[in-house]
Amino acid sequence: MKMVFRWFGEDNDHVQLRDIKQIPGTEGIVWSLHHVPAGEEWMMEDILAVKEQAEAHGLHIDVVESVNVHEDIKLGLPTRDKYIENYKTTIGKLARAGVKVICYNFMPIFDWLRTDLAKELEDGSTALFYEGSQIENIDPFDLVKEIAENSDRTMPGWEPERLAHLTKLFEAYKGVTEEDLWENLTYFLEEIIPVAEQHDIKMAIHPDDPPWSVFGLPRIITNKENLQRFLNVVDSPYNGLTLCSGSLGANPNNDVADMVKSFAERIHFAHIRNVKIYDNGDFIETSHRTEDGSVDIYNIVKAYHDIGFTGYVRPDHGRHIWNEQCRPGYGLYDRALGIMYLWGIWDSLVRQSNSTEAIQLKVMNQAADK
Ligand SMILES: [Mn+2]
Repeated sequence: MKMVFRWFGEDNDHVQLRDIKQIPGTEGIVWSLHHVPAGEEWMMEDILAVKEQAEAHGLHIDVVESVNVHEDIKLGLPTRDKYIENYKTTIGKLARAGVKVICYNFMPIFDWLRTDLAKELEDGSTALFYEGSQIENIDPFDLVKEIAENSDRTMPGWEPERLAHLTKLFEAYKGVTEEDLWENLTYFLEEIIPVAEQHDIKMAIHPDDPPWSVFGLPRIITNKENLQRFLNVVDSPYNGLTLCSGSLGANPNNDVADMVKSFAERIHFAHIRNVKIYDNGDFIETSHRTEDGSVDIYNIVKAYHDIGFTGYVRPDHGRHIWNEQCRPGYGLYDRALGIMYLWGIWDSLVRQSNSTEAIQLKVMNQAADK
């Protein structure tokens, strides 16, 4: 696995590139042009500026997260075509800059949803928390206001230009069913994937977070069956997945290790993190350690090891620990700890399989000698 780390850009992240370089085994950043609104074409000079900054610290820019999909594309409006054209142009430019994977998502309005950005865990650290009853009873406008007031920076997926039109967006999504969303996603994929193929850049959709409908909005990238349906829409290696163990793992019926084995060569990017699910379905993001949450991280890493995964991996989110002042979920410390946990599992699996192979080889040689 190739370890990478999300970075929000110079003057937009308290984490410095040299900090990332100091995390063992971390070779690249996962980045985006956060100032470019969804649907707009990315400028080559902006792309190359990030490349230069990263490479100056010995880090690569192979993975972009995200190139956001304009709402008109998800809604299937006639205006979608111009945004799809911009998307294609951006794919070409990113390929020319050396990018290998583009992560994106197809969630209406909200990329991800939590009710508390700093819920205290038993050890005094804080983490992102989802309380179902709050979502059911809260006006989405109040939630957006609350989230905006509790964050000093723009959060990915909660860009102001998107949320400013919230009323209009909810209006536009009225009557849009899951099947409509599938149809609009199909239209998008049929346009985009041939361009990705042509430029040898892998598209990797991120599952919905949480993996169920919120505020009555349709959501479709939620479980194994739907991931399989997604891959069948355009059956090309360039139409692949960002398999996120935290998003999918919020539903206890999702077996992420099984998905790793089933979708192996179509997984281009792995997000690995743990969540603790409570009896009522609420969940909180915990440390990566298997024992600390409800998702069997060991088994997931083992599944990646067993399929011979050579794709990109990032620790998805982390808790806020050691008084770090950071973007919600994106502190340096806990994500770095997560990386070391993942490497610990990985290295011991590699060591084990090497010694098993060595023993098998020895037995074979002995048999041949006889
Ligand atoms: Mn994720």
